[in-house]
Amino acid sequence: MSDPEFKMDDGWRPFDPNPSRPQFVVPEGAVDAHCHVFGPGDRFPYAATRKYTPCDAPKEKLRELRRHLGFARNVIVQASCHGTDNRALVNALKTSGGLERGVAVVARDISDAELEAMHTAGVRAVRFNFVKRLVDVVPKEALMEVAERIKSLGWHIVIYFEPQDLPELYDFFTVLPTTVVIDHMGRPDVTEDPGGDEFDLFLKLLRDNENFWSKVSCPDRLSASGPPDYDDVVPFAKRVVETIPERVIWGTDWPHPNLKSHMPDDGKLVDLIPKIAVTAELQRKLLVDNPMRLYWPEQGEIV
Ligand code: 0GY
Repeated sequence: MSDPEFKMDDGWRPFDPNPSRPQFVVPEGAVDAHCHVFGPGDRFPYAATRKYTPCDAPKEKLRELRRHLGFARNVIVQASCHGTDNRALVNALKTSGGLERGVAVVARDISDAELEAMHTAGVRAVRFNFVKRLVDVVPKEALMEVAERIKSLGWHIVIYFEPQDLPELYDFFTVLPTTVVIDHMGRPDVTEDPGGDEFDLFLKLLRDNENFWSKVSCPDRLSASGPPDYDDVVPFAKRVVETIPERVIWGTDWPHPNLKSHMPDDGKLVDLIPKIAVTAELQRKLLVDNPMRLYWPEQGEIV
């Protein structure tokens, strides 16, 4: 029996139980590099500090989706509803046969032994979330302390922010001491010009700092024109792919937390990939070479 405390918020949509099979065939070894596992809440309780209660989205369902879409591996990102309790994430990684890697959220007082145990399980990064509707502010000194500690494990940092906050955060970001991966292209306002000032600042961050990567993900979250084509997001994503082809990765964002307007068909999200990465070479970098280099470097060059 589920704990009623962990009942999905009213007005929330669960993930699509029957996504279409994509027409675009992803290259062999493709990585879905941004997705989540949620709960189940009765086994892995959601955090008391959470700003939303999602639908349960357990690892078994994620793996079904991976097979259905034709992907080989997943990178699971700790979402705010689980706070700094990474047990659901770590449980997934440990039972994945090496096919899942993780991005954790940790507090500054985490012990070295806990970090090492997470590394053994498959965690390779921490996430710093600056989206105010999702998390309470964490002081920058605390984040920098975590950054220095995870650096020695060879981990990187994933950052999530909204574009209006980039000018204020820019200088802090550029002194982070590791590779930095930006979630969802810094969430551009896609009703603006992709050649405009706001997106230019984001592209400058990527161009001027070779340690910065971007996920070209979440058309469903960013689009004003809506499904299934999400046409307004395509020029933004294409521009990022063509600006830094060696430093982009892609993910479904399953099970799409906090989407109020609609629930995307994950198969259709995959069908957008050839519109944003328009050659087989770009697709291979985006889906295989780049995420493998970042999350499974020990596998070496994939031929
Ligand atoms: C995402 C996006 C969101 C949620 C979270 O940590 C989270 O709760 O990341 C969002 O609401 O924009 O990346 O899944």
